Amino acid sequence: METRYTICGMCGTRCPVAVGVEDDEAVWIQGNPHAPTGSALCPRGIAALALEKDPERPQSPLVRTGARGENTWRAVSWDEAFERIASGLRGVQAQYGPQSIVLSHRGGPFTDLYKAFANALGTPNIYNHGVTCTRNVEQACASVVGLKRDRLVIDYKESRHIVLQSRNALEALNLSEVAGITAARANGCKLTVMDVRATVSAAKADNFFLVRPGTDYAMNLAVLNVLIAEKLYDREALRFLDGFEELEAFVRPYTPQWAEGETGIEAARIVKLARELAEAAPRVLWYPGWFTARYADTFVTIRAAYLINALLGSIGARGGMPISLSPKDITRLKPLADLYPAPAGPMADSAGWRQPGLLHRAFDAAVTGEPYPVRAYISIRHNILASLPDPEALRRRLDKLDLIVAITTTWSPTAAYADIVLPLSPALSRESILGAKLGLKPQFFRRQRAVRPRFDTRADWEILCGLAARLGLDKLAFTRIEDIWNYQLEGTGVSIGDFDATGFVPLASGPQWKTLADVTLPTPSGKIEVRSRVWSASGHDALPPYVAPERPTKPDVFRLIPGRMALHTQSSTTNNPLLAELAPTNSLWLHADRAGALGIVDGDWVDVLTPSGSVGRLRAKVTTGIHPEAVFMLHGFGHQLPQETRAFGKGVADEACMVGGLDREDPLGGGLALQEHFVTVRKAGDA
Ligand SMILES: Nc1nc2c(c(=O)[nH]1)N[C@H]1C(S)=C(S)[C@@H](COP(=O)(O)OP(=O)(O)OC[C@H]3O[C@@H](n4cnc5c(=O)[nH]c(N)nc54)[C@H](O)[C@@H]3O)O[C@H]1N2
Ligand SMILES: Nc1nc2c(c(=O)[nH]1)N[C@H]1C(S)=C(S)[C@@H](COP(=O)(O)OP(=O)(O)OC[C@H]3O[C@@H](n4cnc5c(=O)[nH]c(N)nc54)[C@H](O)[C@@H]3O)O[C@H]1N2
Ligand code: SF4
Ligand SMILES: [Mo]
Repeated sequence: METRYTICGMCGTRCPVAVGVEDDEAVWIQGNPHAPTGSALCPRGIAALALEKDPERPQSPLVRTGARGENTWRAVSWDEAFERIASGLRGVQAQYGPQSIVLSHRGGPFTDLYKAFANALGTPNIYNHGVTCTRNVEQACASVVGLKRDRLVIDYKESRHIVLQSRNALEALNLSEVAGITAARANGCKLTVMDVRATVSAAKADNFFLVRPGTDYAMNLAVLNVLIAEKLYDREALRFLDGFEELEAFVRPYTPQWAEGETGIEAARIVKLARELAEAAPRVLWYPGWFTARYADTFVTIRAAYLINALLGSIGARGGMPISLSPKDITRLKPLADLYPAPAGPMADSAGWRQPGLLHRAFDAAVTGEPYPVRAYISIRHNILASLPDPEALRRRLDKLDLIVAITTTWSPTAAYADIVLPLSPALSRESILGAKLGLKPQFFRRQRAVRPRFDTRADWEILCGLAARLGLDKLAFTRIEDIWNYQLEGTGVSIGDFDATGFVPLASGPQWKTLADVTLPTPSGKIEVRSRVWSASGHDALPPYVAPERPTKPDVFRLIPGRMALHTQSSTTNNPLLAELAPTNSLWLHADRAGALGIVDGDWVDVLTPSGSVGRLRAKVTTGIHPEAVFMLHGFGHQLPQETRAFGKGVADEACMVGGLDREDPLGGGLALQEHFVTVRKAGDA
């Protein structure tokens, strides 16, 4: 038996794994023992073996035979699929220009190839899923410290007090984060969790704050208030801060007593937390947020979280957020994107003063023709009809397109709405381009093919390079992954063989990081900015007054909160043979008092309604572990495709409850505000 080191693809974390292989088939899988996370793996990682064998995924290229969305298909050869796509793209390019083609992907470390493909096509319109995931935290980080979010390393392991706000790190997993938190806890690190429901992370916490949904900005302003009023801040840190006096004046009215009325958390607990954090400073970590497409004020909430870290001196400190080396300081992979020039001209999202990247707005251009028409869409590992809100409204926008192509591993509503489906090999049976990681120990890493693809599926490099060849884009028409890897490694001093022993190549011998004293921050002031000068220059106040969130006013109306569990990834594993058995459906968490008033008991069927009507039926989970204003459901359920027999008809899709959601953004950060939606809950059978 041979052991092959590769990279898990079951979620965006991409943990290093080791696969035991016999006759080109996987016999076992575990974490890569050479990596810091060791041989541990999460349940989804193990279920990668079941995904490889699962026949309920697209097994060959498919062309639709009925109307769009009718879900009837004809299997075709790769040749025919490529020819159809190439001629479709050429037609759109000729009539509307190359910029009328939009691509989107799931993000991550292997996307240089996708950018290369977009450049080769001549379109600036390539988007990741950020608008429904990390966009607000990225923008907040840029506005406070001027750096990309991943330059501030989350150093759980060395921390003495971790605050998880809107972050369920022990269920919404990243294995290395769990390892870091566990190690820190073993060393006496405190854990504070702020959530609207009692999660596994909350169960492990020293302090659990069950906050009113959407009031975290109030909490953060009150913590800033205490840190300043009681002079608990790190005086040294002030020299790196632009606008301390302004912050002091701004947070003065936001006392803990005031915040108690907003958040529901007693003032004394807020004061105690601020004091405890100051005691542990600078080795404290107020987690800024990951899934941050939540509220209309999430961007400013996260800014306040960064400012708390700044006052505590944790930005640039071990056990807080040490600053990683910049890509310029280390050996870089040669960008594939440079094979073709990046197209000039604006993206189709009409982002105005904001950073472009608002994918949902690019689909508006399909309807309005502004700033120019959008006519073709290629989804690369991106299930937009589940991950953008309000699928009905999105379908109406997609109907304006001449061509939709879905490159996907699993069935999804996006694939079912495509004209052509290109089946992607799951991660264990595909290679990826080489990846690079920053962090404290920068490295290059390699996903190699561990097992043979079971069906007529291909790797994304094979698909995009094959299409490039068909379109005459010869510089990108690679036919061997080794040629791509060699191209990327040119000038780095690293060779492909260097990956054989462990699957990765370290770029530094020990931990490497910088403090604030070692860097000049690329903000206009060169400092941490209380009130972002960039945002101010465009006429926007990045430190606005607190506005209380809307509250549900009727007995059967609740704010809808989506989220994750350890056994599934978003919408993509719901039909996995192993995971569907363990977690076949979602349920609706609601507070016991409010359920009682509606005559609902635990396990009852309930209907979830929006102003447009019923979205579906699921079982109630009646609990005191959720804020009374909220209901919670796991994202990723409510699948409607009969070919997914295990997931079909089970549970409710939260995105379908978000009517009008394509037009609700955080105005300053640009992330979609997915948690600004209310639903009506009725006991099933009621009128
Ligand atoms: N309503 C609502 N919307 C949300 C969210 C929510 O909670 N509620 N969450 C948001 C967040 S945080 C995110 S990140 C996005 C996620 O939304 P997406 O970025 O669309 O991610 P997935 O739903 O995981 O779908 C990704 C696609 O990747 C493909 N894939 C490729 N390779 C592999 C592989 O090796 N294994 C597996 N299993 N799949 C593979 C799958 O076929 C799948 O179609 O959704 C966001 N949108
Ligand atoms: N197992 C698993 N792990 C994953 C993923 C997965 O799909 N499955 N997805 C990965 C991805 S793409 C992402 S973005 C991350 C997301 O990681 P997280 O952001 O941690 O995940 P969520 O479950 O969306 O949200 C965390 C918590 O925020 C709480 N919350 C909601 N509203 C509020 C509020 O107003 N205030 C406060 N204080 N809390 C609130 C929710 O109840 C939830 O428990 O997880 C990653 N890890
Ligand atoms: S957290 Fe789990 S699913 Fe995600 S990459 Fe790691 S092992 Fe795979
Ligand atoms: Mo995400």
